[in-house]
Amino acid sequence: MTKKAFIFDLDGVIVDTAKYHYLAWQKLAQQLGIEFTPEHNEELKGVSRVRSLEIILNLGGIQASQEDKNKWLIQKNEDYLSYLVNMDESEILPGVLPVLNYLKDKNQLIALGSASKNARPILEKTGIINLFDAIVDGNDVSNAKPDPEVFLQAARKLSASNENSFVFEDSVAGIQAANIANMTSIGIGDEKILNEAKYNFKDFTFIDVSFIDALINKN
Ligand code: B16
Ligand code: MG
Repeated sequence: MTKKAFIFDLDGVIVDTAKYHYLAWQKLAQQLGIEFTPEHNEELKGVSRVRSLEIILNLGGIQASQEDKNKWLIQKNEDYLSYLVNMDESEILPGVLPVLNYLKDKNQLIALGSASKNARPILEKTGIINLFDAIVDGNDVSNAKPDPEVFLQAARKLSASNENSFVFEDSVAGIQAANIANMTSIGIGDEKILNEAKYNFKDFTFIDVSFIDALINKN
């Protein structure tokens, strides 16, 4: 049986860093006098840092110089990184490790497909970097989700076809990217928000072995 490719998004899927991104963007938005709600934040999930700033500035109708934008991007990232200083394996979301370990036991292929430029240090801090056969992150791609580039690169690195690739995602942009790539999209989070996903689970504790086995055995 051909090995399948299981591609995991990072923020909001493997670790709960989405909340730290939100806090850091909210702080910047407040500083700029822009109202930024959890609903607005959904649009930022899976989206690159640069694009996220553009979305926030658009919300506030703010035109800014490149110099100011660069300054705010650095500030946001430093603020975000300050939340990660003490990060360890306890930040891995419930149910994720059992699924990763099961896939390893079954000799399947595992990749990371994240928009984050901070992905590698996060995988190192949480002690799971060695479980990944391939890593594609924000440093490797030029087109942000919903462009499928990140997942296409991951599948290519694993020598897997798109049809044999399964993507776990918590963002609307990421689900769209997986669908555009002709991969199977699996939404992790609110199914009303992720309604374009082929399958939905509130979190990994709702994914049972029979679901994973069905993907592994898919023709
Ligand atoms: P960074 P993912 C994405 O990661 C986040 O969802 C998104 O909110 C963030 O802006 C983006 O990474 C860039 O992250 O600032 O660390 O480079 O969900 O694709 O793993
Ligand atoms: Mg995400």
